[in-house]
Amino acid sequence: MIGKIIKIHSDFYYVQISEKNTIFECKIREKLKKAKISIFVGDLVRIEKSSSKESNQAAIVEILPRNNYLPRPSIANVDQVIIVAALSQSKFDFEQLNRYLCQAKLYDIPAVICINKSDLEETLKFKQKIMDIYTGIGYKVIFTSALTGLGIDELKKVLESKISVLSGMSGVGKTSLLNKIHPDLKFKTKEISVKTGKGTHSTRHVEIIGVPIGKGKVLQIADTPGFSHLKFDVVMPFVINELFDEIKKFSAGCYFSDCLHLNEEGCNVLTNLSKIDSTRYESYKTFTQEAVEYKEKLRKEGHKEEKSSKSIDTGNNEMKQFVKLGMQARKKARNTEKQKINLISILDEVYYNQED
Ligand SMILES: Nc1nc2c(ncn2[C@@H]2O[C@H](COP(=O)(O)OP(=O)(O)OP(=O)(O)O)[C@@H](O)[C@H]2O)c(=O)[nH]1
Ligand SMILES: [Mg+2]
Ligand SMILES: [Zn+2]
Repeated sequence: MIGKIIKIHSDFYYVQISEKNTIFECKIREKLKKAKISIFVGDLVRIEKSSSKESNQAAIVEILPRNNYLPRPSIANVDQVIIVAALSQSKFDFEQLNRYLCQAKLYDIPAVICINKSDLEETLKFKQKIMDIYTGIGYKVIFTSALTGLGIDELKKVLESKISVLSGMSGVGKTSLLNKIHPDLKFKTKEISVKTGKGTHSTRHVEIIGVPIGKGKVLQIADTPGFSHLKFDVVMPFVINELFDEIKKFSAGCYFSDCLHLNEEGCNVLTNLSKIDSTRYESYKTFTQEAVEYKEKLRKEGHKEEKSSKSIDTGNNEMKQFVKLGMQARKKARNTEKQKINLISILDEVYYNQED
């Protein structure tokens, strides 16, 4: 049987077989485990039922090729990511939003921006500013409120007949939006603790939910836990240019082909800086800096790795492997588009496995 992983809890994988609408609780076959393939919610898998007829237990024996995936939040085979941010003029986090946008671009997944908590008092001018920046670079922007229902119909339209994932910082209202989309859903949202004044409950796992939206239609959407440590420390600096269309547009005119558009002479991006939104360029600089630091780290550790390549028992084999693969990937990456993609995926795969 072929099914889709809709939830992962420690060692258990919950696989939905769509025709039967049944969910099997699965473990992974030992053989697959040994192959050390990362498995995501959203992955299509082949399962084999255990011998007892009644049981809803099965084993995952094969992972089918995936169309795409996002490492953070980790999910596979989605049509789009809905990046949720909370409207707050005083502390609207442009950088975080840009991180999520770039991440989606890096993995080639279409993104829609959802500015939630739009019931909070904000000036129209500020909303317009957000609208201008992001529609100006080709994104759809929706203003919503899980409290008043503002924009929920528009959001539903965007979600219709697609597999989407809600992504964004903790507390922006992802789960609240989901509960609002379909009133029968009553997922736990972040409650504010009286004692600490901080949020207590929030989403802990990635989970795909089928939401009926009338006329027999069901949309699939994944709720995810918010996190804030999305850093561009797994890509080479030149890749960041690829993630900002409005910067890339000018980069062909730079004097140096490896220009990072920071302070180089003859930089066409700097010449045209007045045409680029300043919050976007600030984010570009920050992400490039992170990538430069990463490159430097690889270089240093790669050097160490060469020196210690003969010693077997370093006590840090995983890191060695990481660096080795990183160096191989770097060698592979020259200048063509395809090679760039290679570089990203190899580095990321290694990085991802490191973390989990
Ligand atoms: N004013 C206002 N508050 C909202 C809105 N949406 C959510 N909230 C509140 O914001 C808090 C966080 O909401 P959640 O839905 O738990 O946020 P989340 O993005 O799912 O958070 P994580 O699961 O931790 O990633 C809750 O106290 C909600 O009541 C909104 O549109 N307006
Ligand atoms: Mg949540
Ligand atoms: Zn430049």
